Amino acid sequence: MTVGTVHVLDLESGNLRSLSNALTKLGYEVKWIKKPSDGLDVAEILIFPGVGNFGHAINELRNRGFIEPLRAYIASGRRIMGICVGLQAFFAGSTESPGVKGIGIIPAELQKFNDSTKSVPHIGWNSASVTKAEDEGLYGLRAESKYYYVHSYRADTEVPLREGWTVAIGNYNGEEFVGAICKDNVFATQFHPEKSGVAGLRVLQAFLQGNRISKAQASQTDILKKNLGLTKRVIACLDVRTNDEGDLVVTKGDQYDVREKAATATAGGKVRNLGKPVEVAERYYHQGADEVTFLNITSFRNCPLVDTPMLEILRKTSETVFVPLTIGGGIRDMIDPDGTKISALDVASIYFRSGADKVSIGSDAVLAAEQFYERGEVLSGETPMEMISRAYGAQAVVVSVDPKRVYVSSKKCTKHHVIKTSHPGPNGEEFAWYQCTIKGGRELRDLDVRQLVMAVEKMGAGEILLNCIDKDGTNSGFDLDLINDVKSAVKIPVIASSGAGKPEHFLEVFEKTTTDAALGAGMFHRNEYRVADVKNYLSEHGLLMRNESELEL
Ligand code: 1PR
Repeated sequence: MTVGTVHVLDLESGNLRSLSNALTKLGYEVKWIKKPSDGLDVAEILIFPGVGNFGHAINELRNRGFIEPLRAYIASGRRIMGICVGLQAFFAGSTESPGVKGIGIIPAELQKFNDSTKSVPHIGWNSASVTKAEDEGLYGLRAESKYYYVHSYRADTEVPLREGWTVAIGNYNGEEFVGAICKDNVFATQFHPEKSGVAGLRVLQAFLQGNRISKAQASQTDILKKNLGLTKRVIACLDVRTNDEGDLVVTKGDQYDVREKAATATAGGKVRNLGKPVEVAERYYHQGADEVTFLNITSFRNCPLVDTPMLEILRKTSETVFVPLTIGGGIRDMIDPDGTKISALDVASIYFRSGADKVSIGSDAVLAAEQFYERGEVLSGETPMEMISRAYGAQAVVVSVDPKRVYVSSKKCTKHHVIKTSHPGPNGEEFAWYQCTIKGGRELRDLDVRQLVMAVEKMGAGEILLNCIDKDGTNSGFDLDLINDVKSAVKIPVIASSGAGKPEHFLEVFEKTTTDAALGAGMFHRNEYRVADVKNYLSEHGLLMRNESELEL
């Protein structure tokens, strides 16, 4: 039974399924508005979600004739909530899209985060804390909660405060920004409540029910800038493929070999079966995973897109898992067996519509980077990274890197970028370069990781998922040399992956590198540790984490 109706603007941008799933979970019927005549006049509660580029969103609003009707809706006093770019659209403009005018109810311009000392986009879990004890009007926010943000442009608090808005702030390495904002019938969050676990559902529910924070509640919430700041993220990764019985399973390799060790040389081991993907993802969500990543590891085999089983996994997972979902494997231009051409952008769009927040590109990124260097470091404008990031924003594009170490006796032995390694080679070599591979490590390419990450950052990738085949499944800890080297080469966030075997490895990678997130697979799948064990251990050692207790209603 539904408890009410909520209208949602559908500008066909990004993952609207998760928002719709969150609203359905809270008991509301969702009615979509693609153009003003779709019911804007009768809407009583309106949500304006958005991801990606400011100019793109505003132009969509303008082209669909929404600007004046939205101003009229706001003036009528009916409740409206903006999310992410939906918040930004209430401002006058953004340096992201010079010359593009926003709805303009807040006379200020958004600015890009300073990336000289930190990764940009700002991706991850941060606060939204009221600024004064007497602040009232915001909905459902708690000082101790963390919310999921993903954006490169920030709104400063000064103008909104001067104009009488109530503001909740976040702080990213010393730069303050508007986390949420409220005045009269207008409420907006820079974070994604539909991706912020129970803390986010609470905010949505309070808005839908009209339960504003009272002065008394605000003064009790110990705002007081406690725990402000971005947390390190702990991500659970599920490698997915069909096993020999034809079932789709979570599997896990040792250095990318996912078959059980065979009893005899000819017996041929079976694909390791570590559970059903949706159930495993739900388990990690309840354990406090900050994100869940699915990798379709047999994507190099051609299969009609509509049959791609990953789509069903995403649809199901996004009904119950309210943290960001990344999907990788097979994001490339495809030709369906019936001859239909499907661009990588179309493939990504289908995944976003099925509940993905980000797509992860592996093999195709390597091939695109090779061509970038062949052209003399000139962008083509047509790679999947460029096209997807133009349409959905850089934050939606992850590049997954699958490198192998190549040992050399000195830096002069190769044209590739060499680093001193703390894992000496079989002949005591102290130097190595990291060679890119495609097709899950099956094919080596003449490109090093540094070349790859620098190229894809230029192409608009928003994040690097940094695996290491030598470390994968070894439970021996992350490859710190590689992670530090990649962090020094790019501004975009990096997810350290491969080798996690115990909570201490996560502490080590966060203390000895500046990685933004760390990912584990085998240690969670084998039930040796829960995600919560890792996060509790990190909290006990003084790292800022999203608090697991928020998962309890
Ligand atoms: O090339 O764009 O179609 O994408 C294919 C994707 O599938 C890539 O992201 C690639 O990393 C992944 N992939 C392909 N083959 C395998 C395999 O294992 N045989 N898995 C594979 C990659 C690596 C990690 C793993 C960590 C952590 N899996 O994601 O989860 O290494 O493991 P650990 O904590 O247990 O050490 P495309």
